[in-house]
Amino acid sequence: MRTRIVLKEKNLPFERILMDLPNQEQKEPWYLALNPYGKVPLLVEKGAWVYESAICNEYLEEKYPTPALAPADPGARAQMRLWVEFCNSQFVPPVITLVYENRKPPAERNQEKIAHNIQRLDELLARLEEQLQTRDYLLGEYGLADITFTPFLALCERVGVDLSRFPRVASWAGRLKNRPSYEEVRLGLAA
Ligand SMILES: N[C@@H](CCC(=O)N[C@@H](CS)C(=O)NCC(=O)O)C(=O)O
Repeated sequence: MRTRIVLKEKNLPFERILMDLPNQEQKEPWYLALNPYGKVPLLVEKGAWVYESAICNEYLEEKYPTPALAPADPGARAQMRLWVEFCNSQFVPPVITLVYENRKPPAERNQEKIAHNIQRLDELLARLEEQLQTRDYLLGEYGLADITFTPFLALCERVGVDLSRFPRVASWAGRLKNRPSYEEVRLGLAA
């Protein structure tokens, strides 16, 4: 979703090829030769193939810089990468844990694990709330850092994390969800 959002924001045509994840097509040798992590997305373009959504998104930003989704200033660009890293290393793991727990029948859910991960997310959401006190987007302007969080903010709400306790985060999540690029990607309309 993150890379499709970037493609849509930049109005780039692309062909979407769905992998059969439940049947582990992403672990087949031909695919592992392209992405040794055996995960999606994989972005293939004449002259380049790239995996890991953060790297795909930076590749697209460098190759197709207009409209800009990253600040020009190297210091601000470093901040952007720090937020992307924060999302991937800190924010994503508890969200994914909650998604897996929520998929289990209620009687089999590990309530201690759920409480622990909700508590962890509260700490991370407080940090985002602070950053958004004086900005509408993480770095002021909408860009790759915000896009990295977008699908996971939507998932937070689906797994019972009440974002309204963090009003700046809640309104940021609303702005992100309201972008046409996200709506098209969510509905699967984006190629
Ligand atoms: N850090 C990677 C994570 C990619 C990832 O976890 N992709 C999931 C789908 S959203 C996947 O391919 N899962 C299948 C698997 O792990 O076998 C990225 O941002 O590209």
